[in-house]
Amino acid sequence: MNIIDTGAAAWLTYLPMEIPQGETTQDIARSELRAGLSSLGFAAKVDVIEDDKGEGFEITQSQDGYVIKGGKTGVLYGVYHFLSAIAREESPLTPFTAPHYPLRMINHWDNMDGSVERGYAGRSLFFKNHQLDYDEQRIHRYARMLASVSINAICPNNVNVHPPMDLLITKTYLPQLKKLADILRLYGIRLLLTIEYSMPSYHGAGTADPHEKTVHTWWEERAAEVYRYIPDLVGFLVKADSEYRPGPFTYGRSHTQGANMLARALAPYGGKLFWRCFVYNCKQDWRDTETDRPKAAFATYAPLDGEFDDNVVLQIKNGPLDFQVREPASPLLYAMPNTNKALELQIAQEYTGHQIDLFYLAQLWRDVLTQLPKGAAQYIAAVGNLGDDDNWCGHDLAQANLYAYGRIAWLGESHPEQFAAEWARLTYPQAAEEVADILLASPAAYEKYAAPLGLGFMVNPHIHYGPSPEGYEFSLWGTYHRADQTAIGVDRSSRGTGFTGQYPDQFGALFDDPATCPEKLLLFFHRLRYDHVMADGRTLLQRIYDDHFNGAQEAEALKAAWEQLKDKMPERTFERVLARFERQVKNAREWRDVINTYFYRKSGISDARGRMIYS
Ligand code: GCV
Repeated sequence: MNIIDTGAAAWLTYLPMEIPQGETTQDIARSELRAGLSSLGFAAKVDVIEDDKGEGFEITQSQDGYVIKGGKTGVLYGVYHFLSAIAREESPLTPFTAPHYPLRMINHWDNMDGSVERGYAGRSLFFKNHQLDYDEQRIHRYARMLASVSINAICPNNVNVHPPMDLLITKTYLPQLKKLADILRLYGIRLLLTIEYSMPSYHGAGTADPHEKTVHTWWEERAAEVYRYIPDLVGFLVKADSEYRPGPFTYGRSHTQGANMLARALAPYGGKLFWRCFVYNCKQDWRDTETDRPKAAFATYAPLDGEFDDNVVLQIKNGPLDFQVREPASPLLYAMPNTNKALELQIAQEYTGHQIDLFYLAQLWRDVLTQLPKGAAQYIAAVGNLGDDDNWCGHDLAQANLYAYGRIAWLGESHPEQFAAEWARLTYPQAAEEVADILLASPAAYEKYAAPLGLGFMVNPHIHYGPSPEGYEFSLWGTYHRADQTAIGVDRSSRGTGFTGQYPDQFGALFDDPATCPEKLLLFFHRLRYDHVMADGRTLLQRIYDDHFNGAQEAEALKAAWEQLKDKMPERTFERVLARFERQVKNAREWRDVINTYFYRKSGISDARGRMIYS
């Protein structure tokens, strides 16, 4: 196989495709070091010393070379750090470093028929024909790739649990899952599993009501069996009372009752319960202007602070809506000081271009993390962007998002320029600066042509790719922009739905006033007339028109920048990525013309610069 040309090596160009050998994480670390040094042609002596520092490591100089010193998994991370630095021609020396988040997770939304919900990179890496059925070599390479950026837990199965996925926690599948866990463990990666909340009701207990002792016993027995096979399982991940999934509300019980019951079944084994907070009314009547979906999670959970057991972790999406291109940080992430929280990000590009359009996510994540206090979440998870495509992510450049996520999970901060430079130096050393520039320019282009000023959901319903200004306007999902002939947006200020009141005072006050609200979020928080004058003197509508014309041009510029790299890229890589940029340019034009025409037809106001809008 021509490694570089398929994208299969990802950023691990300093390692051969052959998988490492060994029975323990330390064996793998030594095997990777040997293989990496030889493939880099690096002659200095490198010693590996194990200590009791867990995942932390340091790299120092010795008389005749280097010493990588770290705990059980720390030495593996140290080896990858060392090889990556040498490959980038930087100093590998580092003072002691340890991860910011103790659990750094990928959530796959894979189904057992092999499909991937919101997957844009082929089929599942784990499941086929309702079986756990994977290519072992590929799982080693997947695990090595994740470990190289310190990811230490994965959930292979979808939060929407479709049969027979519920049976993963039974003897039917546990022996196969154990084998998967055994491979991943070599790389310091632990498993987490999603469960079907109502399973006791049809699998022996007759009900799933968390009030019933029989249901407690049922879960205790399940947990005992699962931990017999996988003693280091992180725990369960649950989507309950969300988008038609059953949950405690189904039985008239509270989320503390439901979550604590499951957490207590896991507690004897040190397990944790990750409880997703994506709870809102998905059957809203669009005529109802009182209900405001972004308020839902805070309203449901904030009053429950302090009532969850210690091993319950509330998993909260970064924004209050749903992974839109531009959202404020979820107000729930500022609240609940007495509750454990995990921040949930989405690497899969559901609303950000389906890994057809390029969208480097590190800036979006930086904007989230810099809004939040450092300790806002104790754990981090992200919906994965991986599938069985040769290049893992569909778009070769989308690998940069997985890389950046791992770096963020280690550091607790996002440094988009640094991560783009590192990734590009490793992956395309012959054109690193140009590729990093392309990545860094990509989110602004997409945001301009797809999502004006914090408005979301103007996408084609269900698939979430391409423009449809009223695709969600008269639906049940609670995601309305309410455009008419003079104005657009939902007033979420204290004069409207009161959503801004869910934030700590200093943020709430800032968001509440259109004059101080960050411009990029203006239409997330406010309803404004098209002739509202923006800070730079343009009207709101002119700004929308301009952004769409500019965004489409910027998409063309991304493609042109890539075309400049023809002689610097392996041929198939170049062609594969070029084909994506061609689709992106087409999509961007479609967005530009559909959205601009929509507003022109609504408002009757022409573009001040007389550019083409279809009447
Ligand atoms: C897994 C959005 C997505 C769904 C996803 C859901 C969730 O609504 O469109 O595909 O379901 O979020 O996060 O649970």
